[in-house]
Amino acid sequence: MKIVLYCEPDHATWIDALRTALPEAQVERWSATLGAEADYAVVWKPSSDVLPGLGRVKAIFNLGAGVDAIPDPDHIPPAVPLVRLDDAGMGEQMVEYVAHAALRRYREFDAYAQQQRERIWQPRDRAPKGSFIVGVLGAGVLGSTVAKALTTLGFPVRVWSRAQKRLPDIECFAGGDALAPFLSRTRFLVCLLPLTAETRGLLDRDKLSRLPRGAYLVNVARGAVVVEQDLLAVLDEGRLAGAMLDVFRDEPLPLNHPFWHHPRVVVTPHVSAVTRVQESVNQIADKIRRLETGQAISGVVDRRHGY
Ligand code: NDP
Ligand code: OXD
Repeated sequence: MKIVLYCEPDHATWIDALRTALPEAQVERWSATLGAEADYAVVWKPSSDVLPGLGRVKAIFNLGAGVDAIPDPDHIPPAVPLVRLDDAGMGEQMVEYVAHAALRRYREFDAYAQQQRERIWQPRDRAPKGSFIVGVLGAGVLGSTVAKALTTLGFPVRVWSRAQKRLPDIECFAGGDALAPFLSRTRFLVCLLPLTAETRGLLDRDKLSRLPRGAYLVNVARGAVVVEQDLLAVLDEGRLAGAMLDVFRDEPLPLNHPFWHHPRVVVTPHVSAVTRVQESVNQIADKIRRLETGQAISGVVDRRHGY
């Protein structure tokens, strides 16, 4: 079995791990020649010449949960599954990141930090927990993991997805018409939507203005789901109290971007859930073995919807 890997500049680490997990396979760094002969391809942000040359692959594995960096997925024959990572250690990391943001906001740690700088000893009134409604956009692998974890912290949690879900202790909203009522009571909004033709620019001024005044945004999905100028406008107008942003339309975030020094924006460099080599390779190896023995696998991207 021949596997080609395209992941620059980290190819060596991934090739070693894949060779260890699949000793029966021949694993090589992608080249046009090797790509044409490969049975499987494992890719991250492939350049535009990689996919069209994979003449006979049985599946393409994406080294991430989001497949928005796959150029022209239409080049992949419909019978070849494009497979994304299914959690692979990212759910736990997302929970850590979002729980931190939620507790920091709910318990007003930023306000206490400011009071400390001003040497003010002043306990603040605490809002009832039931009023701190957490809304998670996306109830897939990561969104539902985060939503469940936040219920265990005692927050009322709601999710929004394309298809209707049933999740214990979570209020589930689905479809375009349900977005406005979903947003209208969400005080802490977490974005865990994939970037697709439908979600690009979804969080614009209109949607952000539907949140209650003083709401807070966490974006851990993709920067382009949010219209950044609109986010800055609603922050500056005081409609939105703040935002914790891990992802941006342009990454790395340009040095002159206003988010860097905005007093109510926290910036992190796309680290909310990093791709873990061992978990990811174990998952891919398991799926390749299943495919080789004619079994079904999870994580196959629905090309009509783009995620
Ligand atoms: P999933 O595909 O499992 O979940 C996506 C969710 O979004 C689903 O619930 C889906 O609804 C919902 N959704 C998609 N499109 C729409 C739409 N138009 N309207 C309503 N709901 C929609 O993805 P994951 O949970 O695994 O990952 C989510 C995203 O997180 C990734 O695509 C990636 O961009 C990002 N990510 C970011 C990382 C980081 O480090 N910052 C790390 C990992 C992922 P339905 O369930 O009905 O299909
Ligand atoms: C992913 C990411 O999509 O790391 O997995 O952003």
